[in-house]
Amino acid sequence: MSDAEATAMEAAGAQLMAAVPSRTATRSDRFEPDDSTQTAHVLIPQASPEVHTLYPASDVDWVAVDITSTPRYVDVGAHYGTDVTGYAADGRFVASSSGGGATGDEGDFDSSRLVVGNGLLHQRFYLRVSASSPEGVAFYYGVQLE
Ligand SMILES: [Ca+2]
Repeated sequence: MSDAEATAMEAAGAQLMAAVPSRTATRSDRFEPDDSTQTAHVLIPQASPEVHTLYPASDVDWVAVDITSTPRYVDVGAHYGTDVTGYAADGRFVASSSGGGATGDEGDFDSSRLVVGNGLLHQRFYLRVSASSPEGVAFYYGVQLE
């Protein structure tokens, strides 16, 4: 990653985190139901950060991204531990925030940024978001498609 790319990623991350409340969440969000790929909320490119909740704490959210150009950057951030895993439209694992998992030119996780590569161009891409932290509380996270 170049210095310019690193600076852009830091700025995007700061913008995202500024939008995400650090308090615990007490209600579900307007994107529900989104507990499966069939009901995944489709992200709009270059919009403001979207703020979702994982409520209750066991909630699982799916977010979809249409890959119209590459590389495509998806930033995910929260003040609590979060597991984020990317899948291709056919269900293939692409990358995970906890275990890396870059597979060729399909995708990679770098800090809180998922980079979607050429292998998924013109496909729908899915992110699965859930809580990883042991706190057992519901919380907010932000997601942004650049
Ligand atoms: Ca959900």
